[in-house]
Parts: sequence; C-alpha cells; structure tokens
Amino acid sequence: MLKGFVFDLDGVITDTARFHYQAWSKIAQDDMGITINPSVNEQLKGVSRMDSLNVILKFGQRENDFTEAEKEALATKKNDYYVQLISNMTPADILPGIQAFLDQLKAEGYQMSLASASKNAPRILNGLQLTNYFDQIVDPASLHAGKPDPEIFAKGATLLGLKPTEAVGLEDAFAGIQSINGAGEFSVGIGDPAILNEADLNFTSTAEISLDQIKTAFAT
Ligand code: B16
Ligand code: MG
Repeated sequence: MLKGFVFDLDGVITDTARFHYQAWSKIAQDDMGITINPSVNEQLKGVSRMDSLNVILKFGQRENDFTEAEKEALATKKNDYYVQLISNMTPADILPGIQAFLDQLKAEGYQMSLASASKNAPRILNGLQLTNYFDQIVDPASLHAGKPDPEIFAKGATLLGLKPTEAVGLEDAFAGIQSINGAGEFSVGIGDPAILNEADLNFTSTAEISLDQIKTAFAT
C-alpha cells in the first residue's frame, strides 16, 4: 500500500542548479583558473559538494594541484557564495505544479521526506516556505555514499517508518533513479524519459505530475 513520498530537492521542488553553477563558475575561474561550461554543470547535479569540486578539478586537469586543506577552503568559499545566492529564494521559486501536488499529498494524509544531497536543504525549504510539508529530512552528512547508492532514498523511507514497497521516490537525475530503484521503492522520473529510462513512471516536467497516475501505476 502506498503510504509516503521521498523527494529529491534540486530539479524536483526547485531549480538550485543555476545557483550552484553560478557559484562554481566564479570560484573555478577566480581561484582555480578553470572555465566551466553547462556540460560540466550537468555532471554536478545530485553530486556532493566535495565530489563536485573533484569533477571540476578533473575537467581542468588540476586534480593534483591542491592539498586537502586547500580543497576544503575552496568548497567553503563556493558554499559561502552559494548561500548568498539562495538567500533571496521565495515561494515564487517553487517549480510549476509542485505546490498543488504537495497540498494534495498532505490533504490525502501521505507522509513526506526529503532525500537531497544538499546540506543547505533545510535553508532552501525554509525560503520556499515548504518546511511544514516534510515529516523528515535525510541528513546528507549521515550518509556513507551518495546517489546512485540506495542509502539516501532507503533512509528517506525508514525515517518515515515505511517499508520500501510503501514509498514512491521522485527524481530528476539518472543517478537518483538508480538510488530509488536500488532501495526497492517505486521510482518517478521527472525530465527526459529517454535519459530517465530506468524509472517506473515518467513525467516530462513537474507541471505534468499527477497523483492519480502515480497511484494507478503503483498499484499495477
Ligand atoms: P550543497 P539534490 C544536490 O542537490 C545538487 O544537485 C548538487 O549540485 C549539489 O552539489 C549537492 O546537492 C550538494 O549541495 O553544496 O548545498 O551541500 O539534487 O540532491 O537535491
Ligand atoms: Mg535533483
């Protein structure tokens, strides 16, 4: 029986990827002498802060040029700038269709948790005025492995007291769909179905999400 929903944040509830890109572009240029592009940005989605830095250093062929302490300082500097950029987020930054979907889930008594790799997730939910919708938020610092490992989505369900077979996971990234599937939950992909081809059900955008369609597909 369907009892709860485990949400990714970036790309499902709001678009923070543009702020991550802006912040990484500046730090990469100013402090690493690396010019990143949108295809590098794609590789950063759903990836932890330190892993994102490693992707950028590899792209710039500078992976051996910084000590661990210097890398920590670069990641902190990026985050300080990113936090400034997201500080003006409001409910207007919620992706189309999501507010109505969350309202419907709440009205029908479903439990909800957040499975985001972002340590800034509580701050973002606060800006979007969505904190009260979520019964639990997975702490990414508590995880041993990020997406595509199943741990984050598995935890999203267990924190709600649910079995994997009672939960739906929603994701916009291929690695996230793999995480949901690995956790044994029903996976909903939001974005290009050709990319998210391992999802149990696909919607091309957040505006298309339909609880009725999820319920029907879940039950069959
Ligand atoms: P932070 P998600 C992820 O969020 C972002 O997609 C990814 O680009 C970012 O590096 C990661 O969070 C960590 O974010 O630096 O704020 O801790 O898609 O898992 O909601
Ligand atoms: Mg995402």
